[in-house]
Amino acid sequence: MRVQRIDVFHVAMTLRAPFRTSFGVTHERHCLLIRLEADGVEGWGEVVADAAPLYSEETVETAWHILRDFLVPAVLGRSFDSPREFRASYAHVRRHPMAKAGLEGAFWDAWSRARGLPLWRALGGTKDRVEVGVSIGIQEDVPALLRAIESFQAQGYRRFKIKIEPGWDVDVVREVRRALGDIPLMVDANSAYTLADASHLAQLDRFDLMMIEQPLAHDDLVDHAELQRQLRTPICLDESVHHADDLRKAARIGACRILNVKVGRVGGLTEVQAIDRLARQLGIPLWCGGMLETGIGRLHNVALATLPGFTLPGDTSGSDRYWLEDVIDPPVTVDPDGTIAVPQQPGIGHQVREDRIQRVTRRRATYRA
Ligand code: OSB
Ligand code: MG
Repeated sequence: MRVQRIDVFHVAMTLRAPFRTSFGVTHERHCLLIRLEADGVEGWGEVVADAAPLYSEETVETAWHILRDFLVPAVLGRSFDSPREFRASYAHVRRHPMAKAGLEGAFWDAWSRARGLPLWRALGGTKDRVEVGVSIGIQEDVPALLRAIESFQAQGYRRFKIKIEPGWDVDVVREVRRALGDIPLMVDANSAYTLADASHLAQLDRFDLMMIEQPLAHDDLVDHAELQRQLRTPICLDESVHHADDLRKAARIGACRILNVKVGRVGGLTEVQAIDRLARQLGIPLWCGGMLETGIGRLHNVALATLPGFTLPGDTSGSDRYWLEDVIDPPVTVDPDGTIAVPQQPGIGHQVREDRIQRVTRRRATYRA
């Protein structure tokens, strides 16, 4: 397929409720949406970088620059027979995984549409429903957290992830267990601790958590391995795994027993396929993480969560958990049994509403071959 045109939209969408983690609060979600046209077929992708470099070093501004000056020039006007070939054309560009993943995602969507295949089938997915969990930000107080969990429970969500940080951790988890019993529960620290906190974190062991996500530094594997030796609770990595080879190393030293996979963090869906294959060999369960995506990124997440190694509920919550009005029609919905039905239409499978995208667009660039 020959890439004829690429449009990049910098959008800002207001969240229904602010989302607070150990690294900051998000009220308005900035990201880039990418429309790619090849052989007259369009595809959509999402660059999940935020306005500020708090989760990782990328921002919408760095991604805008890397796309304009390096990635778009590498693919525009050229022909590619597969996503693998597409990705190889800019493999010389180091890092910037979110910028790459957004562009590769747009190509995957166009490529699968051109073949009349749903994206998840083109990827090699094996499920027509995915199990869904929800990530709940740091709240004002424990009663507010309990209310939030109970409302998601009533909507069917199958797993509850609580964001933690020093001062909002062991006591909060104890209260949740006391009030709500044996619900499927996990915590995510977003790198808020160090190895000096090992004995404090070990107090979580008595609460039978499914896992603790990224307790230590965003770029660490070695200390996580040391911490895992001191914890019964499985460690799940997020921030510190950027490709399949990081997972190989993490597994080799025992730095994690579970992996959160985000397509933006690992640089694209082709790398997700490699991680899926390796994780199955290693016996490491995977689940699909989230970055407060618009419907476009959300549908990519639903598709990748159908790969066979994704055996745990993901952070692919329904559109209504984030937005009053999503940029896709229909929105992504969670059924009362806590699953999302995977679209059967070609590509990402829902209609992209460019009129709605335009309403939230701050700037737009069009590149033509
Ligand atoms: O660490 O998983 C994370 C959101 C933004 C940045 C990092 C993370 C998250 C979430 C939210 O946990 C997941 C979602 O609902 O999209
Ligand atoms: Mg995380």
